[in-house]
Amino acid sequence: MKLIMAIVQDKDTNRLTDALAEHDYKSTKLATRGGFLKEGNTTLMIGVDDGQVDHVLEIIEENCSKRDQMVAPISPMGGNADSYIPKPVKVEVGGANVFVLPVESFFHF
Ligand code: 2BA
Repeated sequence: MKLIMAIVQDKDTNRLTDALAEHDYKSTKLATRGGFLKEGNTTLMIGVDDGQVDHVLEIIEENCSKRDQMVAPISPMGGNADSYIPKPVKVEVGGANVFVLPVESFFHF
C-alpha cells in the first residue's frame, strides 16, 4: 500500500477530488499553506494499493493546472531579510507536487 500526498492549488481541489471519487479513490483534504508564497493550498492524502498509484498520478496530472503567479515585493522591515524579494517576480505554481510514501500498515476500525 502507498500513501499519495498531493499538494495542489485550491482552484483545482474540487475538480480533482470529484475525479478521484468518480474512480472510487478515497481522499482526505488538508488545508495547507506554501512556505514560499505563504498562500493557502491543499494537500490531499490518498491511500491506495500499489497497483493503483500510476492511475491516481494520471488523474492528478489531468486535473491540476500550472499557473503563473506574481510575487509582490516584501519589505524586510519587521520581517525576515532572508525572504526579501526586491521586485515582482513571476513564478509558475503547480500543477501538483506529489509524494508517494510506503505504508507499513493501515487499520480501519
Ligand atoms: P510555495 O512554497 O508557496 O511555492 C509556490 C511556488 O513558488 C512554487 O511552485 C515554485 O514555483 C515557487 N518557489 C517556491 N520556492 C521558491 C524559491 N525558493 N525560489 C523561487 N521560487 C520558488 P511549486 O513548485 O509548484 O510548489 C507549490 C507548492 O507545493 C509550494 O508552495 C509548497 O506548498 C509545495 N511544495 C513544493 N515542493 C515541495 C517540497 N519539496 N516539499 C514540500 N512542499 C513542497
